[in-house]
Amino acid sequence: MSKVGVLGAGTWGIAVARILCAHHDVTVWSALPEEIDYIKKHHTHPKLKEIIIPDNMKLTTNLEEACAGEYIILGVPSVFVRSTVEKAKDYINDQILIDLAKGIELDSLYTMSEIIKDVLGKSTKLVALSGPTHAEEVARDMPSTIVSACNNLEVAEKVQNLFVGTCMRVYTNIDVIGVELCGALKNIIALAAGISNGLNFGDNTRAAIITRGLSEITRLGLSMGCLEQTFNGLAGIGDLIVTATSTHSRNFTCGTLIGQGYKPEEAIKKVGMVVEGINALPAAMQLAKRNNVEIPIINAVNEVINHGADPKETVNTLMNRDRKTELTRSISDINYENSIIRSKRGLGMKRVITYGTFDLLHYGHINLLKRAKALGDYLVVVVSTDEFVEHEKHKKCYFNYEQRKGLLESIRFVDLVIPEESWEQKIQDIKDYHIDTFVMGDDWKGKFDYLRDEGVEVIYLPRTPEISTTQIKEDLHKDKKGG
Ligand code: C2G
Repeated sequence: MSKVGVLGAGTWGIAVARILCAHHDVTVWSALPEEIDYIKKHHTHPKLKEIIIPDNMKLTTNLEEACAGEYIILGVPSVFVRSTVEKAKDYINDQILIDLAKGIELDSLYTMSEIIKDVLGKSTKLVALSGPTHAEEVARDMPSTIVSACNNLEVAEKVQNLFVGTCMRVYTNIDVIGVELCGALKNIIALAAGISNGLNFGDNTRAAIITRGLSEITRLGLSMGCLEQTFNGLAGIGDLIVTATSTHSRNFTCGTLIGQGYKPEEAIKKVGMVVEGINALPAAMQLAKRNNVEIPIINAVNEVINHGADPKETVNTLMNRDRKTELTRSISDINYENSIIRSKRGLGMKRVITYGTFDLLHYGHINLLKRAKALGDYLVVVVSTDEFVEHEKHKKCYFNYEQRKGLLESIRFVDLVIPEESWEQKIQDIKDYHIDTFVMGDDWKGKFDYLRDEGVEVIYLPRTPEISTTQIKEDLHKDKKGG
């Protein structure tokens, strides 16, 4: 049994509070006394009639009382997160904070966790709780899933445990920014799906919007150092499906009204609740610009909502853009770029490089590569091209470059394989790939010490003595003659 405070008695905050009441001591706070009074009197919520408020749910307008537990859940709309945390600041010390709000703050371009850290300080234990969860369905205990994201996995797991035995199955993730980006931007894609629905387009168009919309969000997230798995997970595609295909979704409903011809402000009024996708639009546009990422669907929604563009016209413009491929950069390029971004963000990604021919790949090579990777977090292997082997090493390989590259790329601790075309490229490689450590077998001892002037560590590891490519060839040759 834990003591949990829920700040915000909106539909989602109250839905989460209700399921936690089954096993925990829950106090819900609202800044609106009339909201608290209604819930106390009717044991339901004015905008969530399906919900039955359990007798053991405490309701208060006293913020200090609500912050007295080990957990504080922020269930206020994204635009009130900063002011609410500022109001609660004096009552927050080492509680675990759980944010439900989905959005990005204009100008600062902060996600909710970044706002909270901005107000409370970097050391706050913060979890983003986000996924495919309609309050209406959680209110009726329908089986649901959600992601608990925290850069400290243990904290994410503590929040995961809070929900054990409820209708909510929680998955953990460490990629807080990625989860929050999904939560904020999928609301805009849901607006687009609604507009398409309002124009009486069908499932084909909606599927296109969801698929290409996810691709936009993923591109933006990867440019910010997020994990690709996050976008293919519950907080990403999961939440996008549930938001872009359901009349429970305010964003989808608002988009539908706009597609039918209502002005955005009229549509918002008819929805009667906060439409987070509209709040997120300006920030999403700024974020994409800052990271130099193309977001055509989000941009089109922005044209319709904030610049009065005709919805049907906008769809035609989208459909007649330059032709594109679905193929994005290779995963190793993306992993590499992420490692660079993470290192620039000070997460200390250490990168190692090593060179070789790696013909007739054998366990001596593997021993070298495994030890090289163990010296850091990211291993770049530079494989001699066929021309380089022939003209510079005066050897002939049994496997050609592509075959040797493919073999190396299939080794789980090799992160990126690039060509070695000259003896002199090492200094440039070290610069291009932001290398921290240069590694070679000790048959090269002393040969590359000059690289230390480039600020890298130079390490020579003992060779595996009894095996070599030459040895293999000789033995096979002997067997053949003997055989
Ligand atoms: N290696 C090893 N034990 C072995 C054989 C090789 O540790 N029994 C190491 C080598 O010391 C080298 C790496 O595995 O660090 C690749 O070995 P080769 O393919 O033989 O590389 P080489 O032909 O030495 O080319 O610019 C540097 C060159 O490209 C290195």
